Amino acid sequence: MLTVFSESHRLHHGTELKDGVLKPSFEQPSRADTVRDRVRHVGLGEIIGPRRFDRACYVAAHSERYVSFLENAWSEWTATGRSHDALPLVWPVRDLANQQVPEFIDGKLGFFAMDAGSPITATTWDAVRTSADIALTALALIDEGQDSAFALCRPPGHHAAREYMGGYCYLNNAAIAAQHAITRGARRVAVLDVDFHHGNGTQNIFYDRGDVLFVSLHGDPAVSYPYFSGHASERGSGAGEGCNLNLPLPKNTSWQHYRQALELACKQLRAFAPELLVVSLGVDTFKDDPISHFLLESEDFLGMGQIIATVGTPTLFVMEGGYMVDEIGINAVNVLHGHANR
Ligand code: Q9C
Ligand code: ZN
Repeated sequence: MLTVFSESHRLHHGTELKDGVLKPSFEQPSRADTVRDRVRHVGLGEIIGPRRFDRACYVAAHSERYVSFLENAWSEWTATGRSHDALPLVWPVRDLANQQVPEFIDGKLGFFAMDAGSPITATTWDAVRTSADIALTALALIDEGQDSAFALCRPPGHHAAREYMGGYCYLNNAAIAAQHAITRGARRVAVLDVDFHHGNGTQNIFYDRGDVLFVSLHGDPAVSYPYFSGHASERGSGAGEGCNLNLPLPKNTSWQHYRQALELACKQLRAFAPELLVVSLGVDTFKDDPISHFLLESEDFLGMGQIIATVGTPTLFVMEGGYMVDEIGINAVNVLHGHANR
């Protein structure tokens, strides 16, 4: 399996407010480097750099004004004399949800964000657009005849919705690739999200679409981030009714129960008969992940790859979360190995 990777991910490293203290984000550069090292160590296949894609590819999954916000946020922030990470501190909740975009950057940050988990620095945009280009390049490899490919994206993408960032995500790499496949003529594309956290951004982008099936296994939103989406009752709307499947799982879910939910997910994916499967591959379901609470062991990720292979379509793996850096490479590459050795 080919891997697409770029050193440009290092251009992004930000801060995070954790338990009331500002610290380096859990979403740190060593994550992607550790996965790249593991891909090399086991000889998964060649590692290649991304091609450049047009901005229109991002705007096909996001709004024009949101992409412009991401491109310009840093210069607008520094123009007002600030030099540390740009972070939102006010949000348009319920009764304050006026749809008018504020002019001042502090207002824009809240308007285009779901939380304070996606800091913007001077070089964040370069890393963000390259991450999306990595997913689009891996998709191109599948178009060109590969039966699977690994987009080693960083920063991750699945919390980024059509018009907001959050949860370490800016552009939704998996959704941009899925949409590009549709734009290029695919009739049905499925996205399977195995990150510990609900892929609220991907759900948001495709919620009313009948041509994209979104299936997500994640921590129950009653007790897990992002708290406000991921319930089983969210099934899609309009033409997309029935094309959104959430499988929330309780705290301390182990492989024995996780695999049953994954088998059910794959059964639904096969019934949809997609031309392409995009996997949002987060490995924060690992037992030692510092911000999650499932109990998967490293060898379980091999089984995960084998079960995903039963969908039987060309498969694009897109890296999402996973914060136990010591094991992130082993766990992510185990999924790819399990898939390849089906
Ligand atoms: N105690 C991804 O895995 N912080 N994002 C949650 C919970 C945000 C995770 C804090 C977690 C975002 C791509
Ligand atoms: Zn996650």
